[in-house]
Amino acid sequence: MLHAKLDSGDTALVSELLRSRKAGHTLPAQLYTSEAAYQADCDAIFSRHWIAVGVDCDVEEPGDVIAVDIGTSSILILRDDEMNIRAFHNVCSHRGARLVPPGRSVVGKLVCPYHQWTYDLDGALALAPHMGLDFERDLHHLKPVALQSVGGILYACLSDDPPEDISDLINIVGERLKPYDLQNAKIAHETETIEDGNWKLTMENNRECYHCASNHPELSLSFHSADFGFDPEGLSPSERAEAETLANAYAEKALVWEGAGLDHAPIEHTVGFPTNFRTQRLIIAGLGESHTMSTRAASTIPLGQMTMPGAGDLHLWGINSWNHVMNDHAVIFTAMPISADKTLVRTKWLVHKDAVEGEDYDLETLTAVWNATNKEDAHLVAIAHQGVSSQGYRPGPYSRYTERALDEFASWYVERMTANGYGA
Ligand code: 3BY
Ligand code: FES
Ligand code: FE
Repeated sequence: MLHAKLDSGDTALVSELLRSRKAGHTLPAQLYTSEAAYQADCDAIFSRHWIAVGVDCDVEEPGDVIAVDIGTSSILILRDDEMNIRAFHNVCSHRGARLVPPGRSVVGKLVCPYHQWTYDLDGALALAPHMGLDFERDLHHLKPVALQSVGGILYACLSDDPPEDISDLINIVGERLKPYDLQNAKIAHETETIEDGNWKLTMENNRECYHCASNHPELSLSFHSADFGFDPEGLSPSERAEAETLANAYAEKALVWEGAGLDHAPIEHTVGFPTNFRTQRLIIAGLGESHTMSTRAASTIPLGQMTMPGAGDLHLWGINSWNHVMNDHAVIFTAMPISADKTLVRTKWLVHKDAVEGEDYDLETLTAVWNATNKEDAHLVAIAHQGVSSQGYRPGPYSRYTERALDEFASWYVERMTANGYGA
C-alpha cells in the first residue's frame, strides 16, 4: 500500500520523474523539490529500509529514552531494565498521541501525557484508567520497531518486513567496529544542524570530496580527498603524481594495519542491495591520528581495546549516515528529512566512557574540525537546493573521477524507489 498522503497523480509524477533520470547525471529538479517526492521518499526509502537513528550509548541506563523522527514518523528508543535496547513507534495505543517529546527523557514507565495510559519498558500496557474491568490491556501493546545495533551504531526499520541484508552490515562493519567497543563509549558532544536542502543533496554532498579543497580548510588538514571512486586516468600529470604518492602511502599503511589484524579494504553495497553502505579504513593526513586541527588524537584514552594511534579513519557511509571512527574518538552523523527542503543533521562525538572533559580531552579540540565542516557543508547544501529550485536548473553531469559514488547513490535511489512501487 502506498503512502496515505500521495494521490495517484502524485505517484504518477514521481514515477515519471524517476523514469526520466539520465544516467550519470543529477536527478530531475522535482525529485529534490516537490512535496510528492518528499512523501514518496518517506514512504519508499525511510519507511522500508534500515535507517541510522543513533548510537547504543544514547540510552546508557535503564529508563533512558530518545525520540527520533524518521521522515513523517516518530520512534522512541529506550534501554529496558534488562539492559536491552528496544524501539517502538512513538504513538500511544489509545488515541495516537506522541508518547515522548523530541530529544532525551528518563522514565520509570512510559506515561502518555494525554490520558495517562502507562506502558512498561517492554511496551506492555500496564495501566489504562477508566477503560473498564473487562478491557483487554494485552491487545494494546506499543507497536515495536525493528532495531539492530551494528557495532554500537543503531539502525531502525519501520517496515514489518525489513530488508534481510542488514546481516551483511552486521557481519562486515560490526566486525570492523568490534575493537572500538562503541557500545560502551560515551557521547562527549552532540549538535543538530538544519540544512536548507533536500536530504538527497545532503547525501550527495557527503559522498564526494571534489568540494573539499576549496571549501573545507579545517577538514583538509586531516582528510585525504583522493580516495573513494578516484580514477587516476582523469587526472592532470601533477594530480596524478599526488594520487600515486597517496596510493603508495596507503599501501604502506595497509601493511601495518594488516599486521595488527585491522581490516581496511573498501567494501561497497550500492545498486542491487537494499541496505546501501560503503566502508573502508582511510589514512589520515598530517601526523595521521585523528580529525583534529593538529591531526593528533583529541582524547588521551583510546576507544575500546584500540592501541594504535595510526589506525586511520574507519569510514562508513549509509543511506542517511556517515561515520568516522578513529583510535581515540568517533564522529557519527545521521541525516533525517524534515520536509522537501530541510534536513536535520545530527552529529555525535564519542569518546571512551572513562574519558573526562578537561582532563583527557578538550571539547574545542575534539569538535573543531567537524563543527567547521558541518557549517561549510550546510552552506553548500543550501546553495545546491537554491539551484535545483531555479528555472535554469537542468540535471548536470557527475565527474567520472570524483563523483562515481553520487552516480551510484542516484542509481540506487531510483532502483529502490522502483522496487517499492514508484517509477515502474
Ligand atoms: O564525511 C564524509 O564521509 C565525506 C567524505 C568526504 C568529505 N565528507 C564530508
Ligand atoms: Fe495516550 Fe489517550 S492518547 S492516553
Ligand atoms: Fe563537505
